[in-house]
Amino acid sequence: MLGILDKGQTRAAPFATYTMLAPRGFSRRSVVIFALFASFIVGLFFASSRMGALCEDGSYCDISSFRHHLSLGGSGKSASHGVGSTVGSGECDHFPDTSSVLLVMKTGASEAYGKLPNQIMTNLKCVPNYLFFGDMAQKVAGHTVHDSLDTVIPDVKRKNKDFNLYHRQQQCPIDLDSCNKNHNVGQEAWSLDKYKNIHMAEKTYAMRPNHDWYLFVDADTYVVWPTMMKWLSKLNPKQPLYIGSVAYVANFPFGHGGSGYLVSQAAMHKLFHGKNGVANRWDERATHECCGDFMFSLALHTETGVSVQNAWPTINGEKPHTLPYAENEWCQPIATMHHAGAQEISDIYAFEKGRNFSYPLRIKDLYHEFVEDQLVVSRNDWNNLSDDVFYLNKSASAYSDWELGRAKKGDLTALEAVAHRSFEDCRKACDGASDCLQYRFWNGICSFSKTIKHGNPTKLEKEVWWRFKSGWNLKRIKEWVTAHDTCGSVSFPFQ
Ligand SMILES: *[C@@H]1O[C@H](CO)[C@@H](O)[C@H](O)[C@H]1NC(C)=O
Ligand SMILES: *[C@@H]1O[C@H](CO)[C@@H](O)[C@H](O)[C@H]1NC(C)=O
Ligand SMILES: CC(=O)N[C@H]1CO[C@H](CO)[C@@H](O)[C@@H]1O
Repeated sequence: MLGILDKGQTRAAPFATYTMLAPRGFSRRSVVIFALFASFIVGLFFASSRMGALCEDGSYCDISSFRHHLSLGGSGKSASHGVGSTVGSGECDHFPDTSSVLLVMKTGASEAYGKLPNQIMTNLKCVPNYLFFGDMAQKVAGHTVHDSLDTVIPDVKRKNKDFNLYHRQQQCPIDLDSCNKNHNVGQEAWSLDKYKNIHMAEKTYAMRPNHDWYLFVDADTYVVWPTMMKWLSKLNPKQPLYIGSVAYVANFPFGHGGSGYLVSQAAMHKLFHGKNGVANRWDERATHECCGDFMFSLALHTETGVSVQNAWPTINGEKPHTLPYAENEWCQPIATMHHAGAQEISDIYAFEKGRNFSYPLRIKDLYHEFVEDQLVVSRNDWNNLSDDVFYLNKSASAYSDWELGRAKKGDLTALEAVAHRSFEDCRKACDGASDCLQYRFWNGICSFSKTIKHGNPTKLEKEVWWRFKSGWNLKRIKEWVTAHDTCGSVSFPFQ
């Protein structure tokens, strides 16, 4: 019976059955059966709404999770997928079974109301298992956000200005936006953020110890579930695995938090099982370090010997308009994106839904959907992120070491030698270099890109010298795309 609700994200589903039954002619027997059925449904809803009081977090407070909880005894393993999809075609019918994964989303109280409702209505709509962690206990649109920092050692919190925001939020008698208005909240939220990750993982394991995979992401991360689930089906959660897009702090590797990182059951077990206060061992150290994702890697490696494995570009820190579309990425499957605003998350989700959440989503699919039709000959006040080779005149301005380091050394062609003079000169030089797909002119620097990138609008500067202008060699880009558009079979990192 419960199976009728299937992934049951829409409470309307059973009523669809109800209205389908109603218009038919009934025998007395079927009227009795109908009445029994209807009262069962009403009873079920009543029970599920009463369950609300018992919910320990938002994701258990709906009927599908209630069902899930009942049928699985809270083990976190679901056998529900594909059962009883007899009720019409719902949005989640084509969605993959994600029940082996627990999504753990990190946010902060100052952004939670802005970001979480959009995630809940789109990317998380068909996902049964997720937890939200922030820097304050909150209810956002009825969903629980756990305070990841309530267990940080009191001494570390006291007289530590990293916790200014934390204390102010707790004392705020009205809405947080008003309390934070006269402070540099962005900076404060960043300073506080590094204390969260290990506590979050520890609390997650205490609450939900039985998932095969734990996927840690930020509130502006988009998870491509069809790709993610297909990939995970090829990996073994009984091995201690920690997988992400690798970044470094002082040569120490970690999975970049915004791109998202995966931790297997075995790795979580090794880190937390039968132990107390693991996170607290790192609270003091966090005061001297930059970032929580790095701290997690350090703790995991120190406690268990497990190191991060690099799954870039499948685990990715970019999004459609900032991704470089290049040889080594074009055909790759993509499982996460980062820095996705509410509109971008909504748009990518609509795209996925439109293709019935089909697998695989490759990086090139994002190009065709979002970027291809937007490329034009040139855009004013636009940075297309072209930064493979620079052409500049050293004596014309004060350039940074990074810029000077990218400047082409050695023999320049006649066109390259004058590329720094104007946008028009830059365009001619790019047209003359067979591997230049696009270019940017700014600050007396002409820069080429050998990959396709769309980029962002820039500030409208008063002085022409400081204004960005970007151009694309559309013909060459089209040729490149045609030459690369046929992909072989999908290959996942370490499958
Ligand atoms: C998605 O599935 C529906 C039915 O389940 C089908 O009618 C539609 O053509 C499919 N769309 C795509 C793009 O595959
Ligand atoms: C480089 O800049 C200097 C100083 O503005 C100028 O005198 C010189 O002509 C420039 N060289 C080229 C090749 O544009
Ligand atoms: C707006 C923006 O992203 N600007 C950056 C463009 O790229 C140059 C160098 O490649 C940076 O210095 C700008 O900050």
